Amino acid sequence: MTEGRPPRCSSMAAVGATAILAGCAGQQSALDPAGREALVLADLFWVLLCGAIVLWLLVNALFLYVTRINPRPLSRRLAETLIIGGGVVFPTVLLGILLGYALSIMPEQRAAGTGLTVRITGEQWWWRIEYLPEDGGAPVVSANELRLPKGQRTEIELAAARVIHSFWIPNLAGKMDMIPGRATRMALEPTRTGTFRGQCAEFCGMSHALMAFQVVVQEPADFAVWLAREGGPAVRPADDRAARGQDVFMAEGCAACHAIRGTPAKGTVGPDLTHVGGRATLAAGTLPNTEQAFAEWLAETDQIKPGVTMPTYHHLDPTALADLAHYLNGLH
Ligand code: HEC
Ligand SMILES: [Cu+2]
Repeated sequence: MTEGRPPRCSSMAAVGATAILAGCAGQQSALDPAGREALVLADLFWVLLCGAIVLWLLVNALFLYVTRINPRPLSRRLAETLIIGGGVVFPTVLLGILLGYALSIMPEQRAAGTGLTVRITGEQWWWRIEYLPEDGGAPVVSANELRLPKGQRTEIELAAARVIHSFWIPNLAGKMDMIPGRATRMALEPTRTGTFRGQCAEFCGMSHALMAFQVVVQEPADFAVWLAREGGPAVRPADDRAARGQDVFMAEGCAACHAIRGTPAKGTVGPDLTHVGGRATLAAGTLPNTEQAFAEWLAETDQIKPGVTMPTYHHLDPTALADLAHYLNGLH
């Protein structure tokens, strides 16, 4: 029985280690790599960590030796050898080797994509995503959820509308800044299917922390099917409530900022809503994609995302709001 007694050191250490290791796994972890770049970066991390631990042990062992085990003064010759060997030669050689290793993995990080190109623009505070087909056809416009084919190297063109953002999917690759007026790029090569999380990694204003996105890696065939559908028009309202919801959408001026392909809504200020119901999250990873959450978003926009450029529609009557939420949630 251990009840009532303080936890033992070893069990606390075990709990601590489990918590730390559990923190390494998951949807937003650079130490749970699912992409070519992330694999190389995770290796780099472990090599540096192991090196640091070995050095730390070595320095402490030396310290213990000269303070406890053999506290007599060293001979001048030994002291000089230690200072020159341990203080100059050893760090120079070791840092030289580490620099060589780190430089050797850089060309791979910069290699261009080979198939599809995706243009991603950092907006206030959401992600504009355009898939540019290889044959030069019209881009497939989407937002706030990136889909990628597994095993293919997708070129990612990065831009920013007004301020600097940083594009980061820890499980897939390192981060890259998105800078207004200047094109930056990277390539993503996922090695397994799954769902991951990206996050803006450069402070970009009040709701910076609420600027995330979902990344779905699919088998190439599934991805092709999804992309063809994403490029198509919105589904027609499935029932009377959805049809009324669409009327509210058109009457309230939402179309000035939002596009829903296949309807007169052609706005480009905000995210494309053609298939908004098919995304996993709402408002750049801020809410789950449910009818209830659509209604909350419309009624409390600036409370959910302070500083947002979309007006709040709390004046809508509850029925109109519910119909509108129902319509949007049905846009798969
Ligand atoms: C002045 C332009 C503007 C108007 C008008 C506007 N919106 Fe928005 N909307 C935005 C912007 C900008 C965002 C992105 C906000 C963010 O995530 O930071 C957004 C986000 C959204 C989202 C989340 C999209 C996603 O990808 O998750 C929905 C849904 C939405 N708006 C619906 C509406 C509806 C319905 C109306 C009309 C009742 C409306 N909006 C009116 C600009 C506008
Ligand atoms: Cu940002």
